[in-house]
Amino acid sequence: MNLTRRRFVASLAGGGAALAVGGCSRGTASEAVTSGSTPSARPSNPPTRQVSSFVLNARPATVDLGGTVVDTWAFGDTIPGTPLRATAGDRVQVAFSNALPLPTSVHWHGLAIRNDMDGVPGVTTPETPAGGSFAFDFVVPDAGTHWFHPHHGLQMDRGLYAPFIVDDPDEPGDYEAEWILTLDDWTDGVGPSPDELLANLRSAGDAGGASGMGGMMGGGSGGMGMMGGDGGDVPYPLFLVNGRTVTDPDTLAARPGDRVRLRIINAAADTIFAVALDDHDLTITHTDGYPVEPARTSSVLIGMGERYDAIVTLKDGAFALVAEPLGKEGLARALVRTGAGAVPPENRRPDGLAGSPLTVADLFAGPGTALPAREPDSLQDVLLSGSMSPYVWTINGATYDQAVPLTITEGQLGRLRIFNHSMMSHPLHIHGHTFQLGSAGGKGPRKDTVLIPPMGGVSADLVADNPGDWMVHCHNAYHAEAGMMTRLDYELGAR
Ligand SMILES: [Cu+2]
Repeated sequence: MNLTRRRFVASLAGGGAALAVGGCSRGTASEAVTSGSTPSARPSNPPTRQVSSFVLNARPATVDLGGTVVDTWAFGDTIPGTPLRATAGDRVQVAFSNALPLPTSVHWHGLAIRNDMDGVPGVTTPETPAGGSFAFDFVVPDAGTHWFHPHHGLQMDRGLYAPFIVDDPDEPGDYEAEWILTLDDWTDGVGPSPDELLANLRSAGDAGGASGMGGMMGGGSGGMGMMGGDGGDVPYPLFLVNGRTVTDPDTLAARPGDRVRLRIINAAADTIFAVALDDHDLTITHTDGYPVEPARTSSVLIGMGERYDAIVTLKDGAFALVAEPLGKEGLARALVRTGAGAVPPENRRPDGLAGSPLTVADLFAGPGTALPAREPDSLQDVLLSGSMSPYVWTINGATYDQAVPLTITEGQLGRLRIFNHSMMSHPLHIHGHTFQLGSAGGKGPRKDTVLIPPMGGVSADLVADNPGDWMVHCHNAYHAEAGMMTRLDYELGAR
């Protein structure tokens, strides 16, 4: 980071206010602030840490999605890729190689790691060229359900995604089994490619929307008609849970009475899901890795990039665990089997999906996860807007190439006032940090990705404890490509 290119000296309030950084998170937050004088100072190799080493390869792959075989790009031979797993505080080394025909990158979504390992070409980490390799080396500070994907155009709308689970050594783990459920919307090798879809959205937008979009939207009510709900911009032919279609789903076995921890990841590019397990309630325990006050619900709404963990006590039989795409035709599911019983019909829709799903607005921060309750040192607005015609999505009125980055001074508590001035939801993701939502009377959960409903808004407080330039963007891959990205750039604090 180079101070001389800082165009935006903080005109923000405060400056140098002392901050109880140690209270903001477990792990290495205090180390990051005290560990040195360079802005990318989150440590990679403290001498006492356990090292977890992994090999990761991105490559073309032929994958069976459950009766539908596709040629796509994947991390290895499966979709999702093999989960990586470490313990909070571990030093993680990933030997990454790129066997794709194009450059790629790996972003570790939800891991608040050192800036130069964040995997955003042109901002934090060099891209990995075709045939090239990159040695990732970072400390994972925070436990939780996280994941990784390229930060490279629309590549994440292929099969390039996988879970990254970070265990909390202090958590009792009061459950008999743990299942990761990764949700996706799928077109590659079945419908148009992601790049064709974006080109179609752009040409339809340039043409004025309605005629072109009518085709795009699969006979819907015309281009603009899709806005106003959460149906996204793309109608996908398939939806997946753990890489399987509804016709041949992943089957998860346990015993009646077992308590199971679900780790649900929405890896889709353009689809919000409501998730329910037939004939069961879910108790939500975490979102984006952070504990929340346990909340019982019959279904939960999950935006792109978000994660929710839940505990469920299983009944006896065979049950559909359904992910229903909002505003789109089709569904995805896994099967939960604890005993005898017929497989539920493919189109079985759990009764739990009939009501309103739990959202982030219903949740409170769990014990020990709240940021200090005080006035922020700085206040900035984040306005989400855009249009289908032309197909352009913006933050604070600008596409990424024109963006004036947000800024913050190291050590301060910053507040973002996020407003959605459009008629569709946007999952806003901030790299390198978690923020605390001002919902629930200022006691909202800690998150790194938050779904902002149409014409809605939230405030999000974050501690500037991880210097660098960080992406702030919509996790709808098509919106991000159409401009809905900016950055949070650090000013150095007093040293
Ligand atoms: Cu968006």
